[in-house]
Amino acid sequence: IMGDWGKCVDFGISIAIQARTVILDAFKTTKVVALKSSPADLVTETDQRVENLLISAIKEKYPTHKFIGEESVAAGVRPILTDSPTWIIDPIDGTTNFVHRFPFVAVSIAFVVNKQTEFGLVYSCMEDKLYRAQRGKGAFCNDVPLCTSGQEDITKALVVTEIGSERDDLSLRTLTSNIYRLLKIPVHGVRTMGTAAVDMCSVATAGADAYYHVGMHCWDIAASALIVSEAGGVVLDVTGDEFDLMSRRVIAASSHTVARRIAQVVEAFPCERDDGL
Ligand code: LIP
Repeated sequence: IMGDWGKCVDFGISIAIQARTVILDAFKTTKVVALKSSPADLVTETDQRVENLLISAIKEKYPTHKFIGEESVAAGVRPILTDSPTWIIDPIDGTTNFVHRFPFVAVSIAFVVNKQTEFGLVYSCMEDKLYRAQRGKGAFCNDVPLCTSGQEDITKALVVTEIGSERDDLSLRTLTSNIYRLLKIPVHGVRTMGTAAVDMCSVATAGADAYYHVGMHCWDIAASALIVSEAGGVVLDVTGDEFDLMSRRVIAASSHTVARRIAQVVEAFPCERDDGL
């Protein structure tokens, strides 16, 4: 029996709206920036403030629910996904954009039960686009139903990816040679918006035909993976195997054909799983 998490969805939307207000207020100010895993992995006080706001609001409403939040993990909390209802939160996806005022930043909230995502919300703040999907109930952007392009031909595909914050040689070589091989197929183009969550939603809207990424974390894509599949897309591991939320590798595409073609050319550099397993 499918749990009815409709009330949680409504609550999630209400706190995503509050989070956006905080992000909009801070967007134009000068930020104090700290570093995390690399000189290009940034965090600001607003990331932490928004995550605290979201988690404390959810805790008050649903005291038994669990959390995996980007900044809590950065502060040392271990991200283990159990069967308990769990909120997976990225308070600001696109922190580098936020710091530079490049206008793509999103709040990403996913709700997972028995390791299955029940709903996902991505609020692209500057565009004022609220993407949402509930398992089995379709995907929407500001209440308009979403459908992927259905594109089957990789040579006609617009592909989105992320450059990420890795700056070591192996990661950079793999990352650039992946882009090289895709362009050589040739695809129509490669784009990057600076937020994995919004990138993936662009596949759901048919604005792009595919997205792939190695190195992002579960909080970047948990919500948007459901949004893509509910919009009729395909979500896989970059190996071509089944998607694994904690593996830090993803392909989201308009069709199996395009997803598998991308899996053939994209190589993964090693990165530790989010759950450390
Ligand atoms: C970032 C992503 C960005 C990606 C980075 C990082 P943050 O998340 O959304 O698209 O390239 O690997 O994960 O730190 O801004 O939430």
